[in-house]
Amino acid sequence: MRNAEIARVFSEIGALLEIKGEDRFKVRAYERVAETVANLGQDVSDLREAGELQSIPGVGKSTAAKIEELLDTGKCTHHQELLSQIPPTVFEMLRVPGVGPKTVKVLIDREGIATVEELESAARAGRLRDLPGMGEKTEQEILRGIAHLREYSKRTNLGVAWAAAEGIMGQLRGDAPVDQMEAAGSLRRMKETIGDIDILITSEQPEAVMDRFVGLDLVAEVVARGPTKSSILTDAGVQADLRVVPPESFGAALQYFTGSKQHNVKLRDLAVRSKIKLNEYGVFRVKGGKDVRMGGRVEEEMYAALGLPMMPPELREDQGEIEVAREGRLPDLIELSDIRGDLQMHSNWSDGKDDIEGLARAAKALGYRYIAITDHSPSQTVAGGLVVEQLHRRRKDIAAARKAVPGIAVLDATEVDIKRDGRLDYPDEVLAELDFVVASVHSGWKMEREAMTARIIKAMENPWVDCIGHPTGRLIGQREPYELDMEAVLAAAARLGVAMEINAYPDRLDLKDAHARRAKELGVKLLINTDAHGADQLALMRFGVATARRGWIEAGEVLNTLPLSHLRRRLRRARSQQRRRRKRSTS
Ligand code: DGT
Ligand code: CA
Ligand code: CA
Ligand code: ZN
Repeated sequence: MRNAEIARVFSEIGALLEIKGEDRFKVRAYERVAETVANLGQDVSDLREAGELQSIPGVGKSTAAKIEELLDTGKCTHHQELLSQIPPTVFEMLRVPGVGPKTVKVLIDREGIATVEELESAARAGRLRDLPGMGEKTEQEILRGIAHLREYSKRTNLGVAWAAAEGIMGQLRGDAPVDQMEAAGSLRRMKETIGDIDILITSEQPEAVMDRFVGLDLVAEVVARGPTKSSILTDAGVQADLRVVPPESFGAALQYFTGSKQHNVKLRDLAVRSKIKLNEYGVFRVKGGKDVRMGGRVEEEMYAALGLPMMPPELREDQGEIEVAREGRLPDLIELSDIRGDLQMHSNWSDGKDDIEGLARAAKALGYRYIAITDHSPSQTVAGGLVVEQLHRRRKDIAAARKAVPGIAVLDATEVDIKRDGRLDYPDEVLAELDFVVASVHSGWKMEREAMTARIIKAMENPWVDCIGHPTGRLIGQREPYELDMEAVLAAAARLGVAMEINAYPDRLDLKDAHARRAKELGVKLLINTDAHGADQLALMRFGVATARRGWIEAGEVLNTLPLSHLRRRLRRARSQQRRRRKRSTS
């Protein structure tokens, strides 16, 4: 059992106790343990091995016993008992973004609301606005939250679906008689959430492949088993379809099943006008009432038949890509290999798992030339934010890592909190000493749109801020973005020369594709960073690059494709421009 799962159980215990109306301090104690465990730099199971569970802040004898029970059995009796006392529909209400245990308790006690459906109709009817701590705004928030929950509960985050697909395809490649194999659908287009995984193969022994597929370890349920198509549900809760197609149709099927549907519809309209037929079996010229095959073995042939270049899957959303391709003006999209460094990661000085040297080594192994160590600032107490004195002491570790891992630059950096008033969590003179500063919002999400916009722009006006981290704060499927006038923020970024981050962490992908594309139009420079909390997470870069590609981004628009010397020059120039601007406006 991993820390995140243990933390979830404790946070559920806290929520259940609160709904039951238990003592506030007891509730808070469980919540605190959940937070601490979620942000712990070490695996709880390692601490247990070492007999040090009670060294975790807030963990006493009885909590330690619960953790041991969880590690041994995967369950906790106390948790299960509480669950059995609360109807599951009530628990379901907690999953609505913006609805916490306190609200649920009020809903039950005052209105007898015990299901998401009842909650929805009560909000629609305006019956919540007079309840304690609520208002018309809360009703709107709840309705938005319910819509969000419905949308996302059917879909899986890209990172999870990607791992499941890798698992399936890796095993099939290893020990099933597959020839060609490719994931199609929204996964190939790298959409931020995935409805189901679509895998295509060619094989001379399709039956044997199907047997292997439905018998994989990660299969939780076989949805359908057929000679050329089977579907399974994985233990991560995502459905995967496997289709066997003939080799002469592999390219055609790949094109068809990659979608998107809208892209395919537009492509077929184009084909019809040239008397060409396009389907999942191939591309054909219609001649004297007969279909003459033009291709279908490889995907390029499908596009070439229409006089089009091969189109990157990430662009296939009918967002103008076909029109642009016809004019020969497709963007030259950024690739993973263009990335030369990663400018957001957390070491074990704050809430990361690995030390600075470990991060440097892993980054070097990826071929990077530079990294920035961006531990949190003091306000982030649960994430181990560094006070100024710790930030200074961290330098000896940075120096040691530079020495131990030659060939890669380790930038002395921070992810500084943007406070509610737009001021930063370190004084200017501390920021000025650093090589790189990313500023982010980590608290006070529930501000009005104008105030939040002003807050972020104020932070950008600080000459030492080089980049805004995860600019909308969303957690896909868990937390809505905060209210923000993105257009105003992007305009400010262009004016002030501050980079906007595409956070590659698959739960964030923030900026998202559409925002990245708008940033490009406004001339804003981007950074694609992983926000890794461990060396293994540096590999998440691919999801950030994919998001950039979906936003039509080219390498030249992303600062961490630059060689180190150019990057440094660029950061320096932006800082001094801003200092001059500030001087002008104060004089
Ligand atoms: P998802 O699974 O909801 O994340 O999205 P997709 O895009 O993977 O959609 P899915 O799995 O329903 O189908 C895979 C692809 O197959 C889709 O992107 C395009 C193609 N496709 C499916 N149904 C149709 C259809 O009715 N017409 C056309 N033109 N293409 C279709
Ligand atoms: Ca799909
Ligand atoms: Ca499908
Ligand atoms: Zn952050």
